[in-house]
Amino acid sequence: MTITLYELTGRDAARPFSPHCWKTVMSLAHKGLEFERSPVPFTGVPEVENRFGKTVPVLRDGDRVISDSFDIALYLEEAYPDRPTLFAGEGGIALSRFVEAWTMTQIHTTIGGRLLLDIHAMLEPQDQAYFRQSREARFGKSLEEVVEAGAERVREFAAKLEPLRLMLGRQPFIGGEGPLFADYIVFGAFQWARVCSAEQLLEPDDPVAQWFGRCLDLHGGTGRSVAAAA
Ligand SMILES: N[C@@H](CCC(=O)N[C@@H](CS)C(=O)NCC(=O)O)C(=O)O
Repeated sequence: MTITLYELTGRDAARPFSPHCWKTVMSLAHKGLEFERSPVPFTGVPEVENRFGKTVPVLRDGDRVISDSFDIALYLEEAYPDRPTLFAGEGGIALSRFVEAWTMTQIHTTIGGRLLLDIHAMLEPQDQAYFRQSREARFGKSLEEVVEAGAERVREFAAKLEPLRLMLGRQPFIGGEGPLFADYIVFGAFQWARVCSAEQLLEPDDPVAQWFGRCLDLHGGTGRSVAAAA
């Protein structure tokens, strides 16, 4: 049975950048599942699977269609229990919700705004128009103003990661000795930045940068299959 992942892309379908879609790519790779990637531009998202939802990732597995990266991970865990676990049990699911909330509020808010113009530059003209209009309405400012204001936040970014850094002093992954979905939640955010922008967020010897490097190497270098922005 074919598994299809509907994934956000810009002009270059070979450079997927969505943080949430990357969580699903890593979840599928973790489970060792073959899948086809179906590229979707911003303006195509509402049409996916007969208007299934408002966002991607969307996954079709046989008759099942699921959206939301966390729900997809839960589905994969239930549907493929004999493959490597993404959560290591109920406690892992609950703790991953914390990691998702922490990542959205502490990482996405810091780097997301900074990436807006880089993302805009990666899109086709009709998607650029949608992206500018929707994001400027969301932020109440021009893309240029949001990016400019993000410079200070990026300078303070490394300090925000101290809880992650302290934890990585004890264990190589958020999941412990090996990665779990929680790692892919945080990975998605850093991969978003890596694919969209050449701006250096962390010093190379930062334990968080080293953890990210280990994540890029996972599953045959799935994350490295897309080169960093130059
Ligand atoms: N909670 C969702 C968020 C998904 C999401 O925000 N996806 C973005 C792409 S990164 C999207 O589809 N945006 C459509 C739009 O902005 O119109 C998940 O984890 O999958």
